[in-house]
Amino acid sequence: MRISRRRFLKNAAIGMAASPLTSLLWLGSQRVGLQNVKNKLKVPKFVKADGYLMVPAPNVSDLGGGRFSKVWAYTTFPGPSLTARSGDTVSIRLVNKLREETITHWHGVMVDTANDGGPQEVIERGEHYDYQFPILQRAAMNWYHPHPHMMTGEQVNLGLAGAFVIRDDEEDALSLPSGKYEIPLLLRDASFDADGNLKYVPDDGGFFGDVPLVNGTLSPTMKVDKGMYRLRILNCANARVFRIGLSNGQQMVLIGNDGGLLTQPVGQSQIVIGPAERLDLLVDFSSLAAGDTVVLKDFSTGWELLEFSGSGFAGYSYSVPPNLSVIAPLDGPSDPTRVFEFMGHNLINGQSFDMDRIDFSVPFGVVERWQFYAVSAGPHPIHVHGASFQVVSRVGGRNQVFPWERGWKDTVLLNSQETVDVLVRFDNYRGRYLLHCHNLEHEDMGMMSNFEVV
Ligand SMILES: [Cu+2]
Repeated sequence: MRISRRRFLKNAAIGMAASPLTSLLWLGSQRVGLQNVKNKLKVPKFVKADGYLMVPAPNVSDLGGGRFSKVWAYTTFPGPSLTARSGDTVSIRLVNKLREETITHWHGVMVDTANDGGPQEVIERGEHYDYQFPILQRAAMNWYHPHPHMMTGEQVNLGLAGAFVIRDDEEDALSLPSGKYEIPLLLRDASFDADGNLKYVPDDGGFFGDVPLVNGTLSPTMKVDKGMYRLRILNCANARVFRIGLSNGQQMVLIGNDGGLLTQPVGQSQIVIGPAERLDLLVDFSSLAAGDTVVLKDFSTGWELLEFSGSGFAGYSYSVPPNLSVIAPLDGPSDPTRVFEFMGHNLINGQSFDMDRIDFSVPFGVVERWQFYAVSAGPHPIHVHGASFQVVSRVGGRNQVFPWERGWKDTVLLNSQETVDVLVRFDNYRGRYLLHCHNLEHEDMGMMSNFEVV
């Protein structure tokens, strides 16, 4: 361990010192009561992943209404939405301009060990890391974030995260809403110091912030035309589970999740999304009159996440097709191949993470049934590197597999007292990968395991 738990907590508690400029702007806007004003939603730009120069560094960001905060950013907060197509080869250079080590992980993107951005691959300030990998998988919204051991929670919380969108011909053929009608929405929570800078206050149970942020915007609002929108949602909060839905009870049409399109669309009025999970939603605003509003809410807290305000203009008219894709169910064993018990805030099967220890080996190309179980300290969003999986059962607790957990997943929410079985086949690469809890404080404290595909 290169950094002690004591130093991890101390660093985090210090947070970031305020600059006179940002403090002035922040306090000024609070004085004029801007905290009650809606701010125009920022939409991270789509940028081609191939050739992207990724430079995580301290920065400032306008969270809305001229309220500048100190953040850590991949250029912008959140980072740009990187795009690539199935079959592309992507080259990205990471240059570390933070004051500490980092590495970038491509969450949900199927890459080999050297490109996976695990904690073994960290680079120091001033160093660079060159990634190059082919895009092997179907269209999906993945994402990127730092993955250094014991500092992931801090780095993500201070602003380092962005979407990684893969496109393919199958998805193109559906003519889904695109351009200004396709909106990535990165949901998280945040806390601030007196000067309005992002403040990371870790806790064994996870970081829980005071307010929501959507695409790095406080109290966001977005003008919508009368038509269909594709909302591509990522929960990039450290630990918070959202239960999202529209304030008027209107159904959202769920068309995809972590690993891309579902087989069929399904209407949902509320959907639970844990840390690191993604949702692909179609929302029809064709009956929203000019000036009328509807709000995307978190029904767990009652938070208003994002206001949609009708423009009155004609938008993209779209009828959702009855079939979206074909997903062959994995054919696997009915008894668990392996059982993983997530214990307390930091243990998997009684062990905490050791960078140099490989905990188990998995045969390449074989379907295994992995069973995740938690007695307490949940929810634990369980994430597997190196392959997508299919959720086959949940016993205890909520006792069902939800529509948004069908298809291909790379992260599944495990509440206390739940047993979740997934089928998984590692058929991309042999090599070392990670299984871990994506509550980032749990992860940083060691709820993570190395395994090897052989
Ligand atoms: Cu956990």
